[in-house]
Amino acid sequence: MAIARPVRALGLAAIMMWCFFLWTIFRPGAGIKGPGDSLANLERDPNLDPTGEPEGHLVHTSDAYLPDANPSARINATLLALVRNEELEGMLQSMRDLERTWNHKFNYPWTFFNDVPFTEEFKRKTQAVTKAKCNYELIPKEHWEVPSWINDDLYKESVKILEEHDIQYADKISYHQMCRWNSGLFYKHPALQNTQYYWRVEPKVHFFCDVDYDVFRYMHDNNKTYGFTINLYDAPYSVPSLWPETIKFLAQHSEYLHDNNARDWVTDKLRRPSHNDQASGYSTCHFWSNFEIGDMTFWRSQAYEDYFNHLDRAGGFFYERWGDAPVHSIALGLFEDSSRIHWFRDIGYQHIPFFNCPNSPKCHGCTTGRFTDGEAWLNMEDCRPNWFKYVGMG
Ligand SMILES: Nc1nc2c(ncn2[C@@H]2O[C@H](COP(=O)(O)OP(=O)(O)O)[C@@H](O)[C@H]2O)c(=O)[nH]1
Ligand SMILES: [Mg+2]
Repeated sequence: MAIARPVRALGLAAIMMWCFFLWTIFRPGAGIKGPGDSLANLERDPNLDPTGEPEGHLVHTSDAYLPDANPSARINATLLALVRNEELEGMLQSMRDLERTWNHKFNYPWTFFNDVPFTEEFKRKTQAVTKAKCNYELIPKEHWEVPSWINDDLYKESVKILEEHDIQYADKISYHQMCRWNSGLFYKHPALQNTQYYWRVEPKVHFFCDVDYDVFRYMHDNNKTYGFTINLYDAPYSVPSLWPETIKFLAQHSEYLHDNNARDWVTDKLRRPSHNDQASGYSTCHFWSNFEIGDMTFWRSQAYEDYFNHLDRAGGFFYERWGDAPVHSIALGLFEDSSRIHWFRDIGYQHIPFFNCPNSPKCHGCTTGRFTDGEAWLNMEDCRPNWFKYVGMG
């Protein structure tokens, strides 16, 4: 018996609606509502999810943040940059970005460090792009010089091996000095004696998103030690003995291991086994430290002091090219409560060639780093999937 055409059309529409209903329930990524929910698929970039301000106690701007407010709502914190006079233009560009997106609302001071005195031009032009106070500090010689126990011949021989492995800046001694200073000395500068929190800024970086809360207060009020934006794999041959030295240190100081550590992230072998092999057991995952928002109490702790001294004596800042990023990251991953490490997913940031690009109407011009939905992350260097897997998105 033939079915009337209108009845057939109705039946077809009902079937299509039923299929659509099933698809909305079972499609990949269904139920994802916001930060954290994308853990269902670690290979899906959570920056695709709409991003707002973090959960927790937030303090927004007010008159108490005006440059000369007294008393002021600012806490003991500074924006911090190690920079050369020749990098003035790049520094101004980074400052303009951060002032526009954040600091003009909060007016935290800037502190600039250099191994030679800053020029008058550097001081005048940097102070001109902010209403906040700028401080210009010379690094003491004993913090910058190559330590007495580093053998020059051995250093030169080691550079050859590093160069065979294409390790960038291997022969640039100042790069090694910079990594050592950023690892274990910056927070010992007398100018920071009374400062607890810092936000590290490099020349030529970009900030894309309006951030409307006091990030230092966020760190303080939510009990955070360290904040990052980008999390990457490192060049394994820049750190071949960093993990073996760390193991030696741990054998003497197991008491420093935190119960809620991120050791699995530090030692993961599943996602990139070759890196783990070449770095002798270290995943090479690290927080990219050209962006750091941190509480210096951690660096000033006995655990970190002992760890840094152990590494410094081992010589790898010169005989290899240990960066401050892997050194800071391993220490945080082992000695700190991992719930005190925060991914600032809402701070749009770029240091060439990598981005942190949140999906937010508060961000402008930050699209290059974002990948299309469903696509595996193009960026093989990205280590966030491991961080999310072992620690989460807090
Ligand atoms: N004053 C000073 N700053 C340095 C020196 N070497 C590096 N820096 C700073 O240290 C940071 C990292 O150096 P950079 O060349 O950007 O290294 P990259 O980001 O690893 O390519 C930047 O803020 C530089 O301005 C140095 O010899 N003297
Ligand atoms: Mg740089």
